[in-house]
Amino acid sequence: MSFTFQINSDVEFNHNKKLLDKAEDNVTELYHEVKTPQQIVTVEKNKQKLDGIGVKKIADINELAKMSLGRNERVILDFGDHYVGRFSIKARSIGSPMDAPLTVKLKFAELPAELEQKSEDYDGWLSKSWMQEEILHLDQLPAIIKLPRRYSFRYVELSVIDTSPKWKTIFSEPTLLTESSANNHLKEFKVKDAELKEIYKVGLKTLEDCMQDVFEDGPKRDRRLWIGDLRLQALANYASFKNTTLVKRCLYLFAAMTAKDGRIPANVFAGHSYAPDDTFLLDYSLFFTSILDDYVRETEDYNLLDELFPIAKKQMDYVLDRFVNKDGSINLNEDYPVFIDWSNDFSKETSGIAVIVYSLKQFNHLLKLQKVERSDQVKYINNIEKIIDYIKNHLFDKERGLFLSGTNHEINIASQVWMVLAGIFDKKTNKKIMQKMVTELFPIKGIATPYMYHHITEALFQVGLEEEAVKLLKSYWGGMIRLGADTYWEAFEPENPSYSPYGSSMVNSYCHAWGCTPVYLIKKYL
Ligand code: RAM
Repeated sequence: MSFTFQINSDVEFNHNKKLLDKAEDNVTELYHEVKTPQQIVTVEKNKQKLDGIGVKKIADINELAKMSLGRNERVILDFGDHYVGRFSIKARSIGSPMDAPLTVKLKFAELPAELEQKSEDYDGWLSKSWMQEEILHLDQLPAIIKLPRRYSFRYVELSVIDTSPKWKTIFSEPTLLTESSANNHLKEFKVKDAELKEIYKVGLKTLEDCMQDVFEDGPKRDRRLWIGDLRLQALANYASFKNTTLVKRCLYLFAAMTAKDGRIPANVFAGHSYAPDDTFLLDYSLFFTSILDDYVRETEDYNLLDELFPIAKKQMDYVLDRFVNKDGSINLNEDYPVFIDWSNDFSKETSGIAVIVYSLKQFNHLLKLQKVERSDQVKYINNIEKIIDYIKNHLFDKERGLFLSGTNHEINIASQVWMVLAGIFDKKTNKKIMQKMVTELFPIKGIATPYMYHHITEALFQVGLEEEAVKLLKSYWGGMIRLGADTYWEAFEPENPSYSPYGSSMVNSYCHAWGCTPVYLIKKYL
């Protein structure tokens, strides 16, 4: 079961005006700060960093205004940390009068590795337009170059394509106006361990830079609201910035734009107009319920629950009525795939079934809060009982003490983790399962995202295997830091660090929301 591009242009969607207006009412303020670059750098080979590329300082930033640049000369500005915002810089000419335009290319990079990539070589399956670069022609200097797009970066490369033999250009006053809806995170941090402190800090920065007008998945790409990312961002946000209004806005957006048959799309666009994407992932759709339940637990906002419960119910009914058989078995299918992780190297059936139980449990919690008649709860309680019975009797290998997945009875990490998170067995048995997983299936291989690594780490913490969980925090998220991360990445497969789900890492996002969860994990479990 895998997730590829979906084109479902025949699906009809609701555009519930009342709920969209509520989303508008909950727009949160964007905060800005002015930042200037710290130094001028050049790229250099560095085996320790991603793709073997690092940077080294070549000049103080105040040298910039003294550098005259002509054809094929370039300069790289280093802002010292990752930021999201709008960039501007002054350019003037020096020498004879300007007898030709200035042509300059600006390239924005989250990591040094991107500075060495050439967009003309891109052959991935996602749009090339995500690459953060612009070519400008300036007919008259002096001028202020002010780019209309918002960028996500630490480095800016200015490459002069040409001036003329008679004159050169000088750049000065590079400025970045940051943008984020994150403000005032909780300052207290109890954990003493310096490595964990750093891992937390980078997580917080990741979250901050992804908090925009909605919780974006990545400010470089896709710059939109995905449910899978939102669920984890919301949890990390409760542990830090506590911007519950932003979560509420995002819940309204999904609720307002469901398919007519009740399915909640995997992501929505929220630029100058609101639109649902015609992509559906079963686990993501169900996580709407999960996010709503987490939100209500955090805020006790029962009004929002009253408003959005029918949306969650319609989605849950869609899944229960179509996929669950009388004996509690569940037939997943490719038309409504589960995501779980970008890797397609393992069977996702059992983990997908576990997500159904996981969200059904949260749904039942909301049902109780709704004080729904007992007779209306029966359907959901019965479903949970029969699904769990089926799982225990058919998907759990009692001798091996591990869950099986798919027709080949594959034993993989994702199944164990999601079944533990779904609470199929009691804590003691869950702990045994996790211990077996660590002994038999570690070191982890073939898992490509911080998203799945998050769930592994959380499952370990939940059963009390703190030492193993911390080890993973340090090796996985710490591993990204050692490779040069200022913010966590969308995809990271430690045994293959340059992995991309898109056929080219040029469009990978290196500040990606679902990487931010050390903020939540460290706050909750340590
Ligand atoms: C990526 C997105 C997002 C994720 C989906 C499934 O394309 O960036 O983070 O939720 O995959």
